[in-house]
Amino acid sequence: MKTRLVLLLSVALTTVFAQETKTFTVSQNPLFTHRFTADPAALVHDDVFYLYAGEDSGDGKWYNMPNWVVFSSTDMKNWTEHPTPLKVTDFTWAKDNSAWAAQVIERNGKFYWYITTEHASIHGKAIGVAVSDSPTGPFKDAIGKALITNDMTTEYTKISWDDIDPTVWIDDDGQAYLFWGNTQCYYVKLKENMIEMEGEIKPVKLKNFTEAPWIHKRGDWFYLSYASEFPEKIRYAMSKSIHGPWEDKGILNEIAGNSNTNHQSIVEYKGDWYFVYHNGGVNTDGGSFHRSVCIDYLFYNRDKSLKRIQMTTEGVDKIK
Ligand code: FUB
Repeated sequence: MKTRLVLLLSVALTTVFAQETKTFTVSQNPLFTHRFTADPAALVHDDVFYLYAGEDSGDGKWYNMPNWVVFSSTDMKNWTEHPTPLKVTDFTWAKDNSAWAAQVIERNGKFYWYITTEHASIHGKAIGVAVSDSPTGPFKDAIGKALITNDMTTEYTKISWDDIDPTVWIDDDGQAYLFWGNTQCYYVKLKENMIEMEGEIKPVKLKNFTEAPWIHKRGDWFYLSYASEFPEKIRYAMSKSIHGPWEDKGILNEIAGNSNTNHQSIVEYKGDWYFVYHNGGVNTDGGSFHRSVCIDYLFYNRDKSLKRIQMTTEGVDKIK
């Protein structure tokens, strides 16, 4: 009872936006227990591991999330929490508390943060983009309007929440791509300025796709991992081309503890591969709408396919 009160109080206090940089050591999964964090997106830049997430600080009944957060580490044990870098209210065209899944990427010294939120005047979810000169922000709306809105994709599905969960990839030839979706996965080329689409939105064919696409590449193989079915497992597909076809490779991660969603991100850092995801594992108020980020290792088979993730309580080791 005492622990529950302390946690409730600490979460209530920390839903006030973080104003200062704080550093702390974590030695378990979930990583952070002082605030709920969901939909992790990792970025490695200049030898630093940046972890972006949505703050899952609603009433525990829906995905009501007012802002995004950013943490950084150079050894995967000592983490710095930076002041709140981006809020839904930073997008004048956005409607409410939907700081949903997002990803940051660097290009030409600028950091672009592709985000999901609810559009105020075009029915449904939408994707926006914010920009900053620093990976920790502050970020500001890069175009003053949404990049993708629900009315652009009605050809494929009539639901209003299919334009969510952007993931961005810049290929070796410099061409950038944005993938996203719920129920139907989509992709489109981005212009070099990263804030305009180039060409048409195309569907991506994937087995049992729910949401949360994430692209990574190792050698000459592209990997497209994504949340599948509901409650969500993470599946993945492989291709030699970013344009597909994508060959289904099965389940990568099982249902995450105490959470309907699972939302992964995959990056290589200092020689190891990391699988970053969320569960509802913070005692005692964790759950599907009070989620928390976890990190475990990702390993490859000799044939380049992925080994199934082993979710752990201990998390990953400190990098020496
Ligand atoms: O956090 C809100 C939504 O839940 C995300 O956009 C989805 O990926 C799922 O995790």
